[in-house]
Amino acid sequence: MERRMESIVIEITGMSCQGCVKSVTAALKALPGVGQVDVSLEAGQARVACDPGLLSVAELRKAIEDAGFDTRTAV
Ligand code: 9UX
Repeated sequence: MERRMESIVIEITGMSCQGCVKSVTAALKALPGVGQVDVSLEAGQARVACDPGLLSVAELRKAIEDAGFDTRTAV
């Protein structure tokens, strides 16, 4: 079965160091349907490859927020 992956960008506020980047990255990678995760401290963003059939943007945002950060869906 072919897996369709979509690239989602989420804006994150509250990340202050590379430890925060690791926390956000780990929280996202723990979700089923997530592929590559790139979190940038400088940009305040996460770029997440995910299968839209398994995950919604709301679920990605919730995982980041549960790790202690605020999010917005990037336009
Ligand atoms: Mo760095 Mo982030 O010591 O909460 S892990 S600020």
